[in-house]
Amino acid sequence: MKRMGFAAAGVAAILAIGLTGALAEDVPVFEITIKDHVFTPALVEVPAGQEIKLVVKNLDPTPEEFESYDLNLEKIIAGGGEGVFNLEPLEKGQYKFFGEFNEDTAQGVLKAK
Ligand SMILES: [Cu+2]
Repeated sequence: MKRMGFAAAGVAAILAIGLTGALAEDVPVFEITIKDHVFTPALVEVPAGQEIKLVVKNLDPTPEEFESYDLNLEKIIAGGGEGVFNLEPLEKGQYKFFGEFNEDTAQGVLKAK
């Protein structure tokens, strides 16, 4: 949660110094859906070394907690809701994530390359 707050503050600061919205729009967006407590795609390939935005849509009627120790992310996403994560540039590698409420099935990997 702290990390997300920091990222949001960073975006606000960028806007405040007068850069156009085009900069924010250039951040690539990657969408992950949760359905039947399974992530699709379960392997998300993203570019390393640049900011990205992750949008996690929960298509289940029940809440899920999207969590990643590797990425230091944690957020409860209501049933039918979505969570948005602004990620700082990642080093190349694999970053596991999971749904804490359904860990048996809700497993995925973000691969930065
Ligand atoms: Cu958690």
